[in-house]
Amino acid sequence: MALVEVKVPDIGDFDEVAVIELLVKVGDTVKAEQSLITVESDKASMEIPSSTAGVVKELRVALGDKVKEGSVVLVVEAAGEAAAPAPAAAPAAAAPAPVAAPAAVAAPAAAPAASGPVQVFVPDIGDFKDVAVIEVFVKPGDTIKVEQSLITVESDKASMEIPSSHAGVLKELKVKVGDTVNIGDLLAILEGAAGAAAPAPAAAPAAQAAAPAAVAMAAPVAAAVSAAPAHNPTGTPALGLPHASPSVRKFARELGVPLEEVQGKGPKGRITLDDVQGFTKSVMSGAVQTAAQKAKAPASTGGGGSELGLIPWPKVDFAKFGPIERKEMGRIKKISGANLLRNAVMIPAVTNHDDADITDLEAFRVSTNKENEKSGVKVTMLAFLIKASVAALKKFPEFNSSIDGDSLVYKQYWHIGFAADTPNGLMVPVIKDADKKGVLQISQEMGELAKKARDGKLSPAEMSGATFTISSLGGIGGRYFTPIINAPEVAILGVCKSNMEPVWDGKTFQPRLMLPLSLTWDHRVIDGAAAARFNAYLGQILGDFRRVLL
Ligand code: CAO
Repeated sequence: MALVEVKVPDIGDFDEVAVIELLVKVGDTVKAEQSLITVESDKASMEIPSSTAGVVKELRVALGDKVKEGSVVLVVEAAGEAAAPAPAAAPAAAAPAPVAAPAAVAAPAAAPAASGPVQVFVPDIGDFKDVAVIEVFVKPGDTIKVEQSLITVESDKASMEIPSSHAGVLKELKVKVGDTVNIGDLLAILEGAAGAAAPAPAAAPAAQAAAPAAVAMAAPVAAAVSAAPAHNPTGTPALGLPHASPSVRKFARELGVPLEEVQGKGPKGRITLDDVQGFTKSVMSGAVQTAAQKAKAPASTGGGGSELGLIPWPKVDFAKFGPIERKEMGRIKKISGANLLRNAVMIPAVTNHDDADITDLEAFRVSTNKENEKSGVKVTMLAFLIKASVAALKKFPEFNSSIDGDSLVYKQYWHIGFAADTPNGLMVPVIKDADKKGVLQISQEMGELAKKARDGKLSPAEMSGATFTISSLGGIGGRYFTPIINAPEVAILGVCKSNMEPVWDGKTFQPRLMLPLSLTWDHRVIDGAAAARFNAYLGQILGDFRRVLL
């Protein structure tokens, strides 16, 4: 059995292309024409086939290596005599420079150089027949430059961009995604065209040079490369084409996997076969949702709610009933909306309402602020609430915990988030280590964080790590409400506007300033009795703040 070196065949103009995928390993049995590696330039990717059948004895290339025509890819122990006469083994001889004519691209029908309608044809794409159009980059009305990529075509071995032979305004595009094309097919009609990319030599069909099977692949790639040196001069980033080899793309298409949503873990973020399989598994297990699935889910008000077995969201033509204005929701609203929805749907939440007597505390706050007038720091009710909450969280530690699988994580730190209303939507800055700070310092930090929130300048760090959240509408009004827990926290305190109320002291009604408290809690972690005790304790502290010291 002979050992045969399998070399990179004639790959046209490509010089030093990177190996981005190894499709076989030592010990594998390969067939003649089986793809061995994938190489890639910035214009095209292609798979290099084996010139012979046999068992792989040695791999001579590694990921990231640069190869060119004649580079040895691997050594195969040939299966039989018949397989050996590898057309690609003699790359130089095989293909009389299919790419030599650099303008292989230009339209087979000579294009007029003067302005006026000009037809753009599919250039010489070598041995490839009936290649599928997988992407269209342009639309009627676009101004096209010479050699700007118009479409991408793909066979099962290579993908390539087809450039325009002329400049002008695209009047008509004759192909669409899914069509199959061949050399000479009419691709587009341009108007006001300004001369061909390259003069006539193009007409000389470089394809004739196309060679035996192993080399065939080279020709189209060569065509693409020589044809489109400027690639996509409009600068459209990678034209939205996910970074994957043609075979991976084909595999993804067969499975219906949206490649643009797959995170590539290959070199330079390239999407590999494993990535597509991993993505498919994650979707099937429910760990990941595709964008299409998300669009159907009730994450936005327009969603369908199909996963929950809900009837679809009502679709109403509001304009039928009166004038309307449609405005896209802001980014923060969309993000917080999705979070709120998840938290509302996934947490079995219950809200307890209670009142705290803050008559003395408010008097103390007002007098403190009078004394501190010159310091510029205003002590706020919310700062007292933060401090009082920390005391209650310490007494009832499950309120400061989080669910993690089958465990409860009890946090030994007390970071308190507070909801801040901003022009862009609701934000929750966090007072870190509130247990170690005094009410004055908390007031000051809150003021700074609330300002940053309103100015849209909060950093992610300033919004993370909360163990409990307070949402205060006290400055605005209202009586009670049911705040939504900020997962993975397990409780949230809602506070409304205090009111002077008659409170029975056993003998008479006394005017007392009562603060409405609404505590929402996760019933998986907390039960109703604990919640009632938490609220009662909070009320006691707010009623007599000296208890914080106990
Ligand atoms: N009862 C009565 N009055 C109250 C009060 C209460 N519980 N809490 C605050 N006030 C009064 C204050 O005394 C102050 O009045 P003066 O201007 O007369 O002194 C005024 O309301 C403003 O209060 P403040 O300066 O102390 O601010 P705050 O601490 O109440 O609020 C902040 C700060 C950032 C929380 C607030 O600006 C905010 O954004 N609140 C909205 C939060 C929200 O949207 N929550 C809902 C989330 S769920 O959708």
